[in-house]
Parts: sequence; C-alpha cells; structure tokens
Amino acid sequence: MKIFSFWRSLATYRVRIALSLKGITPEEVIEVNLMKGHQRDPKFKAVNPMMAIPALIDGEGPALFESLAIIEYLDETHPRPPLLPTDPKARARVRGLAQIIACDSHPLVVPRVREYLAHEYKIDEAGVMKWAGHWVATALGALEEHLSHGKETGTYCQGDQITIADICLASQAAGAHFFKVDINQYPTVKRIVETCMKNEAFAKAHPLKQPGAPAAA
Ligand SMILES: N[C@@H](CCC(=O)N[C@@H](CS)C(=O)NCC(=O)O)C(=O)O
Repeated sequence: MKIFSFWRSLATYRVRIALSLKGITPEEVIEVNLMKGHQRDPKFKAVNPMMAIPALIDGEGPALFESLAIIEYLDETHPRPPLLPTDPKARARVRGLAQIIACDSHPLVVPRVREYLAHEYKIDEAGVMKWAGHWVATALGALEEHLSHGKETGTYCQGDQITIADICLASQAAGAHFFKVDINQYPTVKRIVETCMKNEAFAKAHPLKQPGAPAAA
C-alpha cells in the first residue's frame, strides 16, 4: 500500500488514523508538499486530478481518492475494528457528523481556497485566517449542538465505539489549532477529542508528529 501524504494535511490525517486503528502500515509514504504546490505537479495530477491528498494505492491500484471513501474502503477490506456502527440510523448519524467536517467545513479552508482568496481577491493573511476560522468554528458549533444534545453520544461521538465521526472530529480539532479557533468553546467536542488523543492510533497520526512538521504550528 502507498499513501500520498503531507504532515499538515487534515484529510490525510483522517486516513492515517484509520490505517493506524486497523494496524496497517503502508509500505510507502510519498510526500506531496502542499506548501510548495507539489499537488499541482503533472505527475501527481495523474494520480488525483483534483490535485489533493490523500490518495492511496492498494496493490495494482487504481489510486483511491477522497478521505471518507478511502476510510470506508479500509473498513470494508479490514473489518476489525469496525469504524461504522451496524444500526442504520447510527450509521447515518456517524456519516452525517463526519460529513459536516469533511464536506461542509474542511473544503472551505484547504490551500486552493485560501490561495484563491489571497491571489484573486487580494485578501491579506489575517483576512484569510479569519475566513478559515469562521468556517471551522461554524462546524464546531453545529457539532457541539449535535454531540451535547444527542442521547447517542457516549465516550465517543456514537456511543462507546470509535467511528469515522471521531476520526473526522480529531482532524477538525487539529484544524481549529491551525486556524486559531479556541476548542474550549466546545466542551463536548473537546472531551471526545481528548479521549481520542489518548489512543496511540490518533496520537501518532497527528499532523505535528509527521516527518517535516515544525515543533509547533
Ligand atoms: N474532500 C477531500 C479533501 C482533500 C483536500 O482538499 N486535501 C487538501 C489537504 S488537507 C489538499 O490536498 N489540498 C490541496 C490544495 O488545496 O491545493 C478529502 O476529504 O480527501
């Protein structure tokens, strides 16, 4: 298995957590340096035409793309431990929580969007940070509502089982750190993330634990 990765990538962080939980170590980690624009290199564009990481190649390929699709592939091919509950309503809630993060919030703060705001609309760094912080905080507010009021919430987002929702929540917390959003405003989110981070699979996959990461960011 090969993964295209970069320390700061929140979407790749999600896949790294899933790999760790499943006990899978990819034979090759190929760095795509997002800070140097390497996602736009023709060689990588041939792997993922969206010019985004993660991408994962298992065996002969083809390259898989989109973190949630990759995580579900890993869950289907390596069923233990399961990352989705069995009950249909619980599965829908877990996917919904995950999609608030991966589909509603994260796409608004990725490098291509921040760079577009800066280059096309001449928004300065503080303005871009404000934009990103706004969308990260909006999702965290919705997640806090769901998690603090939902009777399905337990040790983790859905009862006492680690699911795709927890994986995404950990990535959202890392994004909150990068974009200076205070996670203390979201006590249930904070509690669940802190519980997740006690698990080695989450801790060792963290962006700041990856090769090339700065000591703090
Ligand atoms: N929805 C995608 C997001 C992929 C994505 O945008 N990844 C970011 C890094 S977290 C990226 O490679 N961005 C490149 C760019 O924006 O230029 C997923 O969940 O995999």
